[in-house]
Amino acid sequence: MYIGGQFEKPAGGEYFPSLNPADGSLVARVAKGSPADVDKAVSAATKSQSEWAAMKPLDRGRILKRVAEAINASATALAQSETDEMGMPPTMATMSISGAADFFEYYGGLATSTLGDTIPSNSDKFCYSILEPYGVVGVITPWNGPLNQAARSVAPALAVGNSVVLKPSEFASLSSVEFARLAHEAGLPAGVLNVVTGFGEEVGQPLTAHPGVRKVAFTGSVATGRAVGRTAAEKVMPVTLELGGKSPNIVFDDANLDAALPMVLFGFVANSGQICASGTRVLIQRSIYDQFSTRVAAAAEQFPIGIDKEFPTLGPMANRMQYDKVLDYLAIAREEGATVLAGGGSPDDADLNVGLYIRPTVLADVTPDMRVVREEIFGPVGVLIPFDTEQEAIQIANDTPFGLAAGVWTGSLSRAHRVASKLEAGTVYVNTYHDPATEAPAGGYKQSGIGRERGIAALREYLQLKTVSIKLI
Ligand code: TXE
Repeated sequence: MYIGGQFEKPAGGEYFPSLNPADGSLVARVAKGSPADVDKAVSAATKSQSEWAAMKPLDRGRILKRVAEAINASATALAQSETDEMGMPPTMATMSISGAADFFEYYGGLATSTLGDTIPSNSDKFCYSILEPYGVVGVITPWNGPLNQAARSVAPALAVGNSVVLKPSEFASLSSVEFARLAHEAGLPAGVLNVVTGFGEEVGQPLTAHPGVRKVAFTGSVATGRAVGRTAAEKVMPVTLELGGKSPNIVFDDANLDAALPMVLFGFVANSGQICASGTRVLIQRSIYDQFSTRVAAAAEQFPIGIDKEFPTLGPMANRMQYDKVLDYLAIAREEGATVLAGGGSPDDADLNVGLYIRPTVLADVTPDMRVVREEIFGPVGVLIPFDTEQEAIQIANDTPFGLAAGVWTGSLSRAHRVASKLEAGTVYVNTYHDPATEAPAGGYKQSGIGRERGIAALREYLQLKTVSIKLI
């Protein structure tokens, strides 16, 4: 763990194994945090926060930019630790780490931008607002893009003067701990960023409930997001929740299908489908359904599997729990009567069988009530759904409790705008997919979450508004 500017052993003296999903080997023994470790980290964060907040924003920003440089300088090693712990192929892991650095560069530049307003009021009054940090922010992250997801919340929180206690997923801890060390060496004062490793019940829950923590940013499952939200409600504490999805990717018959094909496939197989915004429901206009679904299935069968290949390629599922979950869903799909057009299980290749690999899978002949159509699988599995009209596509797309992202493939500008305006999703991609920008806010409609990450919008998530009203006596 990394607390108060140094490595710390866990208070309970216990460690747990982190296993490589590509071959089952032991990657590391990770410190098993406890509420005592959370206390220590919150106390270090509290001690450092007021001085950090009092620093000239320009200087705070400069430090964050140095953190960005430090991440980039160690990108290969950080990426390797993520490949080892959660199976993201190296090329993609390196891109993900470089994205983490981008968050620090971007929010470093925005550190001076937290402007308040002057507010017209009575003539004998001067009224203005200022934006202030909350204090100590808890950041709880999952395992599917470990450092990128951490940086997305940590960078804006720090930029505006909060200090942070970060709790990475128990399935991918290493890059976060190493990142805290790098950040400290790059000039981040001791205690401003602390990392407590361990499990949800023993670290995540006590961190959320801790009276010294004034805001939590959580990325993960809907069920755990609800639990975090309930604890936050008891404290009347704001939360940012970035939860699951079952995003639609709609292909109209006027689309450039050659451009659509690789991105539609990538939409649900990238990172082995372990991306909250995966485009797992592929809606295809009936006039091109037979032709396009055949092409999607063929491309899925040919998609390269293994972590040692050039991008894009499919790595193993990140952990045994996720692997078993996806296989369960594939059994459910068959029981429910779906047709498997491609994939449908683990590869036969003996080299890959030691790892937690699942072939890119395409399901057809599904109905709206099937579990594989409604629930987040979080694996390389796409369901194909035909539609006739634009109106029907929008109705099917919105028929989900989620609303994280959506894709629209069309040659018509008017249709693109029309459909984008009707989709219930925090992000709509047109003629592209999985194309997030550091500057563009992202987050969920409906059960996909509360609040926004990325962009200037995310800065506001880590600030509270104070009005000052001065009587001119
Ligand atoms: O997630 P959890 P898990 C989905 C995906 C996946 C499922 C389960 O469908 O199959 O969630 O994955 C911490 N209080 N997503 O179990 O439990 C936990 O230790 C506070 C979608 O890994 O949500 C980890 O650090 N924290 C998702 C983090 O929460 C708690 C990405 C996420 O774990 C806690 C990952 C508690 N009570 C999974 N219990 C996405 N939106 O990208 C656990 N945690």
